[in-house]
Amino acid sequence: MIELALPILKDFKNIVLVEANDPVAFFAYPNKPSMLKPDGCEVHRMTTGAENSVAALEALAGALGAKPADAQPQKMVDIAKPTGALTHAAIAQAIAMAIPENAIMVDESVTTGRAFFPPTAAANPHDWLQNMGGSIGFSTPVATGAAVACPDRKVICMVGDGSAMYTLQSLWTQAREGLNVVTIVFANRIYQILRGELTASAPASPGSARSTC
Ligand SMILES: Cc1ncc(C[n+]2csc(CCOP(=O)(O)OP(=O)(O)O)c2C)c(N)n1
Repeated sequence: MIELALPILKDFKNIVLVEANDPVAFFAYPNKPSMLKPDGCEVHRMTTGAENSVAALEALAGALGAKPADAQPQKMVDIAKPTGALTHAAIAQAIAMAIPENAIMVDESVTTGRAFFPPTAAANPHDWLQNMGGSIGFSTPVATGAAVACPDRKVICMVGDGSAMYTLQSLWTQAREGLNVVTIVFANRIYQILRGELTASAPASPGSARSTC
């Protein structure tokens, strides 16, 4: 989200890209920049997807004199069980608590999951598979593939109800193959993200036709 990205990047003087492209806004919004880096920030493209990023990062660490002891591993904390209303924050906390060691998390939670990263960063070690946006329905097939590839790991698929509707067949495949996938569907019964994009691109109050999505 551009409102979150701009303040995070505003003080950056240098951005080192590892197998990545310049950070840009997903959509073109009226009166908002498309480039997320601040003026004067330099971008250094270290590697493309076809190059050896591990070797490049090791060389960079060597050039900077960085040692493994300088790395600050994420501290594990006891995550309390959420109480009270079923808010997005409570869902994030419940998921953080439930992640088993070495789980594969597949994230298409869309607007429900905006705040999942802070609490889950303190959870048991896990991998997180996320799309870069612009698609819909990726998560249940990806969870299926992850479970086939890693049968000894728990796969947790977090998906909005709108996104889940696009590739529901994967649930049948998961059941037929007996795959180790737990699917959590966030049933807000709306394409909530479209409401947000509408407000961001045309803040004037939407007409009734535009409000029905
Ligand atoms: C084929 C296609 N159609 C539409 C979109 C736009 N789009 C992205 S996410 C989304 C809705 C997501 O709804 P849901 O999964 O319920 O999550 P919510 O927004 O409610 O959090 C839509 C329509 C898209 N990316 N691709």
